[in-house]
Amino acid sequence: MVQVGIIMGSQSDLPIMKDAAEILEELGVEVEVTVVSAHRTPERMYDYAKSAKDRGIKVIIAGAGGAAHLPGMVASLTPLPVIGVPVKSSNSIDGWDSILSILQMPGGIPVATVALNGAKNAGILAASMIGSFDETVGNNVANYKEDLKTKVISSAENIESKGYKNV
Ligand code: RP5
Repeated sequence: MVQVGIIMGSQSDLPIMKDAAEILEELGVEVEVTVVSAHRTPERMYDYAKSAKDRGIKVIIAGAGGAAHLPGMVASLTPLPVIGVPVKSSNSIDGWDSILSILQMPGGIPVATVALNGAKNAGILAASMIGSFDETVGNNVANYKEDLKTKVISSAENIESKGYKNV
């Protein structure tokens, strides 16, 4: 059953947003991926946000660039947690426009905002949310973090044993 909805303002966001889908699938979470534009398809955005919970979605990840209203508008329409991914798009000045549009939400309508182009972290965060009530996914997230630790320790040992100039 699909548990995470990944939406983006344009197909041009997909090269960034696919990272969320890939890590979620790796962590054992089924996703759906589509384009929903706040500005170009506002009715579609409304229908998506309003129907997501009843369709069994638990978390929505929304990515957009420039004047990035999609995550905040979706959050205003659903009780589900919404994770926002600021995308450095072709119409973005330098990424800050998207970051601030998604981050600076008014009181009462939070969007959990990740770093610029941080779709992978959005996926991990969504999996952590699912993992708080789904033991299998929770264990997958714990194992993923344990793997990260092992990799860092092994790189530290590699540098220490060879000397930093020989790595
Ligand atoms: C935003 O405008 C989209 O999320 C995308 O990041 C950006 C540019 O869209 P395109 O002109 O490439 O379709 O709404």
